[in-house]
Amino acid sequence: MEKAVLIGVITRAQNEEQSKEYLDELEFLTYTAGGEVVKRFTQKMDMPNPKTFIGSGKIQDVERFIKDKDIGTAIFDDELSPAQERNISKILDCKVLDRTNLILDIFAQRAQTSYARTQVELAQCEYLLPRLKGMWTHLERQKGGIGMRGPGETEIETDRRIVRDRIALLKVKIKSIDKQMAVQRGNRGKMVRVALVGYTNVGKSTLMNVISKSKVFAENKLFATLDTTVRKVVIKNLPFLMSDTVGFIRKLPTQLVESFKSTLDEVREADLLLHVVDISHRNFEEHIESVNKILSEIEATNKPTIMVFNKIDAYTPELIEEDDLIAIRTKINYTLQEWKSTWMSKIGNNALFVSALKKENLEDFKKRVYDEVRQIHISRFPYNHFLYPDYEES
Ligand SMILES: Nc1nc2c(ncn2[C@@H]2O[C@H](COP(=O)(O)OP(=O)(O)OP(=O)(O)O)[C@@H](O)[C@H]2O)c(=O)[nH]1
Ligand SMILES: [Mg+2]
Repeated sequence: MEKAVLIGVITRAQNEEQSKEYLDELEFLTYTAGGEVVKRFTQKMDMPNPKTFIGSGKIQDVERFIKDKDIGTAIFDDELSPAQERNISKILDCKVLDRTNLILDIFAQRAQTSYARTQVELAQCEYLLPRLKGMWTHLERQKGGIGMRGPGETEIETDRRIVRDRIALLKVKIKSIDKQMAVQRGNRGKMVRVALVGYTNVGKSTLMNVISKSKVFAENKLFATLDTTVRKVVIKNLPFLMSDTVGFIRKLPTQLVESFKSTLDEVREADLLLHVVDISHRNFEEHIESVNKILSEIEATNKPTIMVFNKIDAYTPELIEEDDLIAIRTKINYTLQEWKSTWMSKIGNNALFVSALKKENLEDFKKRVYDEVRQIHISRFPYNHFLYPDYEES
């Protein structure tokens, strides 16, 4: 395990508690990427230092610790500018990564198919290109001229050309695979398509497996799934297609969203979204927001959506002692019942509470999905809905 330290800030935009939660997630990302977090550094500041992100005193603390403990990697929770990255690398004299690097790295490790690998590489190149430029802006600003025709300039030009050529090539490759995939999707005819979406690690693949009796890789790490799997599912008398795809995360690098656009076609073209939420996670409301944000980025909003609150078996509210008169009841003390009467009650029967692992309430889930799919089916084939009459299980 590669030893790493995490560095985050507490600002007006993110308070101490949020900062802690983000670092928890960053630690999980680090673990997923194959690293071990030895220590976290946080600093309160009005705004990040433009040169070194955190203050100069703090960065020296980090440097000392890294030297003492022989740490190879420093990971920042926020995206560093090229200049910051350069300055910090110089001071710390170790590998400096940010959240984007980490996510890209995990995606690179996880990419199984050549399609996924191509998409990840494209995202990496896109991430790299402006950074190559950043390294040499001091030369660029002077626009060549005497003394500027040194090897530096040609080197960067060569590097950039290589990266740009690579990007062009990758795009061509992706386009041709896209075509194949569009044909495949076309061949599936007019079957109703249901897509599982949600934050990473919420249990999408587990749910897919129990519903479709298939074997999609699921594990307690982030981004277990990168490619989209499509399965034919039959509930009662009604066949439809269900897809399981890559999970979302807060601050998903835009380059990744961009290059995964085609993987996400399955979501964009779906008739019904099942938005899976890990209700046992403290931050599940924020997760929902992140997912909705990405859905709007890929233009997949305004679709019929059922919210599936998963992992109810693992949900435990923080208890307040009965004789504790001071503690104020907050969301962390809500029982599941109380949650159901919050904003969740407004989405009515579009909120389902299940446990994919313990197979709780799966019958309700199937029934709800069946009703919805049937509705879509009937409106799509108004003349032959007799094919799918009401079905009573004896
Ligand atoms: N306690 C509990 N754990 C669950 C439940 N459903 C899934 N899990 C666990 O949550 C972890 C993540 O499950 P996955 O199905 O891989 O989640 P995913 O949403 O597909 O994740 P990514 O593909 O990484 O985005 C696994 O360790 C599952 O065993 C549940 O209902 N209850
Ligand atoms: Mg998965």
